[in-house]
Amino acid sequence: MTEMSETIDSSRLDKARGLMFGLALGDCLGAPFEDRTEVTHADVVAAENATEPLVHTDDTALALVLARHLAHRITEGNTRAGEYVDADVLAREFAETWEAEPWRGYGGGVTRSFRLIMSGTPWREAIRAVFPEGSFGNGGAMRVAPAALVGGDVREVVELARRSAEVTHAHADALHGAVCQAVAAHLALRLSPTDSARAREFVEPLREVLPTPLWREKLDLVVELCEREAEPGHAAEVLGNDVSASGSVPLALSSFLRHSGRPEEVIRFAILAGGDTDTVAAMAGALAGAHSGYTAFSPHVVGRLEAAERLHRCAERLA
Ligand code: F2R
Ligand code: MG
Ligand code: MG
Repeated sequence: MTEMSETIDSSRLDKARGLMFGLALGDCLGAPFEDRTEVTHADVVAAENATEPLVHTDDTALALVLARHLAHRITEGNTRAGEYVDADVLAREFAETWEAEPWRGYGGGVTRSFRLIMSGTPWREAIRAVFPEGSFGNGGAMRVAPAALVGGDVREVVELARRSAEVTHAHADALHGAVCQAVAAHLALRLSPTDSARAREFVEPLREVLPTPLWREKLDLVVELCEREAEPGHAAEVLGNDVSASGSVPLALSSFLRHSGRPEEVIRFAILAGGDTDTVAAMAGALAGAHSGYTAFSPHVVGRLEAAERLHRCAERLA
């Protein structure tokens, strides 16, 4: 615990830490199962109980970059949410982080964009050179949760989500995915840890910020699956579990709403649903941690995260 953490409201800090650690925990526990055809409950429990350090992937690496960027911009004296993201600088910071550790399991398209950015191509050109219609991958959504710690209201969170995602993801569905995940994290931060999230009420503000038939239909399905207490495999069949934003963000939301108040169950559900397990579990874990707080996670598991020190520092700065 640092001097700074002693001056911050303890429940706010616990939720900020919960958001950052939940994201990293979902990423690390889910990573070994990415694209495996079958994952059992015993596999996930064995991963939780192991003793090796938990190594993260691109999801946590880029979320840490965004968290550090936001903290730095605020410390520099920027006071409006619109100024918290400097797109040119953020694009460069993401690309530098990829270049330093390209082995962390980055998407194929974003890898090509980062290579172009590092060779001097402006980010707007680089991302359109790879996918002219923009990437619809879930990369903007997987890293966006820290934006919820600094956006004061839904409008600000939406703006931050879009500005942080668009430097790599220009497709409308990737931006909708980032908005959905960031606003869900904002709502989870505001929900008392002693109340469980009610699916139907929780998604209402999300419907307001996702005005397309595809996303509204996905939100309806999320509510229906939660109310029917669907199993992870069925939720994945209905909502999708792939690397696209529209095929993964709703499943993460569904994992959270199905088990809100029990963060480790939320992450297990996301992993048992299969497919893009690190990313769905990272997004679900961020929501669960934002709701329940850091202290709701097992000290054994969070203590194994390789980035634990950096996660604590970022949470303290953003809280
Ligand atoms: N990429 C992975 N996992 C597989 C490789 C890891 C493996 N362990 C290894 O390296 O050995 N995981 C990570 O990628 C996802 C986030 O991806 P992001 O940042 O959105 O990247 P990208 O490249 O923009 O999109 C991902 C893929 O989606 C398809 N795609 C996207 N837009 C498309 C378009 N307009 N047209 C056609 N295809 C499009 C492409 O296949 C992209 O490669 C997370 O799962 C993260 O964990
Ligand atoms: Mg990953
Ligand atoms: Mg992934």
